[in-house]
Amino acid sequence: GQIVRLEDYAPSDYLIPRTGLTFRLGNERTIVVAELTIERRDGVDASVPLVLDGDGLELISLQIDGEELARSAYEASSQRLVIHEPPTRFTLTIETAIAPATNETLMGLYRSSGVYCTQCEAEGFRRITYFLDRPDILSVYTVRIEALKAQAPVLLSNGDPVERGDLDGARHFAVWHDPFPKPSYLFALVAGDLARVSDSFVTMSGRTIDLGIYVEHGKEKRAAYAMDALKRSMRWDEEVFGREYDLGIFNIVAVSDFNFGAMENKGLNIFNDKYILADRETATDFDFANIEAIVAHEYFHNWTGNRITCRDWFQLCLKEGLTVFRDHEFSADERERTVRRIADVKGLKAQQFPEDQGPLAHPVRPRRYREINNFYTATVYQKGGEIVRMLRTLIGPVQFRAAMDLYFERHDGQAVTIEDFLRVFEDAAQIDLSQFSLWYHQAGTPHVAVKTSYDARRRSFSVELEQSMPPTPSEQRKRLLHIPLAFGLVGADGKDANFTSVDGGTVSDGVIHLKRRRQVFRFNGVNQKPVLSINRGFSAPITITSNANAEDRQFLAQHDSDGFGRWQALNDSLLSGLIAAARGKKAPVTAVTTLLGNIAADESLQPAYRALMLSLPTDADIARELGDKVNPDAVFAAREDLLAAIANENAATFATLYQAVEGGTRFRPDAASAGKRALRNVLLDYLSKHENSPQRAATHLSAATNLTDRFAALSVLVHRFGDTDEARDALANYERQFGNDPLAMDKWFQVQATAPGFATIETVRTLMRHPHFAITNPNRVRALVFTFASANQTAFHAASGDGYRLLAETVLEVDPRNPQLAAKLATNFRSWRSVDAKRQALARKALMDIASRNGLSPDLRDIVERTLT
Ligand code: BAL
Ligand code: ZN
Repeated sequence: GQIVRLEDYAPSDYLIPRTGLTFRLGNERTIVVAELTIERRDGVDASVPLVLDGDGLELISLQIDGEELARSAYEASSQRLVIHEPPTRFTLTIETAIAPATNETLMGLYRSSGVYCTQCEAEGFRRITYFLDRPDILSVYTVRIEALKAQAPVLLSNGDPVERGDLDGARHFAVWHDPFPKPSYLFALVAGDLARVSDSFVTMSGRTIDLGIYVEHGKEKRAAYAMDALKRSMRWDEEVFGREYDLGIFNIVAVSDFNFGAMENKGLNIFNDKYILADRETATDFDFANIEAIVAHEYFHNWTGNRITCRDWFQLCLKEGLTVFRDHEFSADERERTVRRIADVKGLKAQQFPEDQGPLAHPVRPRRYREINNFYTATVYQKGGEIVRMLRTLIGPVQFRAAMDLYFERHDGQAVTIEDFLRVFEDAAQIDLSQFSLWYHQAGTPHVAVKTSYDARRRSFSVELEQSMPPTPSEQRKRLLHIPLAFGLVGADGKDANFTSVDGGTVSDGVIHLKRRRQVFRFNGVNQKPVLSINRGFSAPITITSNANAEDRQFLAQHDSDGFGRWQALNDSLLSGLIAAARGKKAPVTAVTTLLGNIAADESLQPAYRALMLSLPTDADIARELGDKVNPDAVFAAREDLLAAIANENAATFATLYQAVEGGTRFRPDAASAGKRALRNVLLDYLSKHENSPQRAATHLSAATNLTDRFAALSVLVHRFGDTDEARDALANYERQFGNDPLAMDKWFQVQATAPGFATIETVRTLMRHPHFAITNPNRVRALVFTFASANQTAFHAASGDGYRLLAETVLEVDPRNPQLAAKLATNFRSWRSVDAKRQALARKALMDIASRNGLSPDLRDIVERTLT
């Protein structure tokens, strides 16, 4: 692919204010008739041709204002339609043919389990018809769908239903009209035989909205949680952002073949069924939380993304970062705020940090791309969300809300940029964000080194901060950032100590504003030596090193009044011990093992919070902290040793607690119930390690009344006692019980793909031939192969290189069918330079094997080449 550059952006010469589409659906051949109202933009010369995007289209006929177009007046290929010297304003009628049944890319119009559906973001609409397929072309759509009545009783598109009726030949039709001008990437169509779960919502102004979730027949009950999440999202957006829904109907459709988690098409969200379908037998608590978050995320896009959209794809974070921030806040309000924040930060560190610290690093608002599909990344989404959070920290919640109100007022109906977004904050809060805006433009994770000292005589506490950022592929030299650091000076009693004044920089509302390379903040009037708790709530997405010692960290882990601060301090303590052990230095572990026993038994803490505190950093977390020359076997051993030490010291406490935390007879998916299950399940792992027996897990499994508990027990059995009959029986029983349910079977693939040790490579190969596995289905591939590569350090990085070979072979098998999925799979090579030299050579060879193939998709080639440079 060619490189697209931000600086080359120019408005389109032509506009399409109205779009009429007629679909005559057929599997082998679907006919699309587009009737486009086209206008030349004022001031554009009449000689400028109209150039429409296409992708794999077969042109049947072309008319301007009802007249067949002369062959000399246009040039058509499957990729482009050029019309020479068109009139100033005209109707262009384009008839094309497409083949949904053979479309395995899952972009454009395709079939999933017999259902016609679409995915157009980012550039899939051009696979449906020739169009100005760019987000700044806003058009009002009217869509007519014709299909066989028996095959597709349900016919859906964006907006409101206008008309429906019967046609000859056992066919019927429906017409939909969406009054809100929208970019083509938000177009959607669904046709098939689906069940509708119906409900309604009364908006803040008293309008009743018809809500529908379409699922496979027989799965209606599994949509109940998603429907509840949708209604809560609608209410929350009214209460927290003042945003009311704008159409009379809101539909969601769940499909089983989907590249994304879901898609925010106007009035017709299409979801990966994994993020809609849930009941206690087929979804874990983690799935329920994800469903809630993603239903909210897509719904929130109605305002942040749809009503106000992106000028071009460089601005992707404008809608994604902002909407991630909104869904994180929603989940924090609906569940337990500190617990959610810790979970989100763990996610950010696990997914975004390695991206930002490796060859695929890019700014949140990139300046160039070869393939936009490869920029739906943790950086754009999660770091993008963190930047919006920092904006709120900078100006406070009241001004933040005022700025968001101004954003909606000023830009409703427009396609805008990050600069427009930032200007709203500057205007509403009267601040200068020029330094802050660099967060959007520079890649890389900033580092802050912290040094503190206390002067008892002067009663002053000094905090010396120094920021740095290593170069990344996008920028060699980094400019200084404005880093907001929420903090507290924690006194011996655990309360934040007072101070009378600060020298050296701006400190306000519990936030230190670091703006220069090095700044020393001197807090005066501090009566006792405090311990610094810094970056509370992860106020900035950075890494920190400090001169705090082990006692300071353990003090904070016990006494910081900020729950996030406690978790962070504990996590730092655990990591420093694990790092030392992985490097072959014996680390003292007693203090922290005792601490974990106390935390586990502390009834004043929420069970969900205790479960998070007790969850050790993952192998990947430890590897990331080590940075280079990682030996995954040593990492694994260090973690297991620590786990054993904690389990052995606290066995009695853990066993009592395990009995006491109610298993729960009646399943409820709410956060409090889920928290109890999480605590009990983390204790199960410790106790099984201590007891060195599969017995407890086998009992846990047979008593399980839900997938969360079943999956936890199965994980212990397969990961710790894989050679036993208990483990084999558990897997066989699970397969018997859930063999007909693809989503439940994904868990079965996942648990086997994460079993530590190189033998899992062969297991994964065998499972890829299992009848329930399908290389064309992204959920199956992600459950088995992506999970293997991303969450199984000892197997993926096996010293033989077989793990790398397995990934490379799978990537090559997937690529001709589904380039986006292949490219995503290949990103698992991104940390290849951080492993030891021998493994690096093997990973490089696997990457080179991919790179040397002819005919790679542009998506995959882009990822592989950037990973190798
Ligand atoms: N826009 C793609 C899916 C999502 O971020 O909502
Ligand atoms: Zn989104």
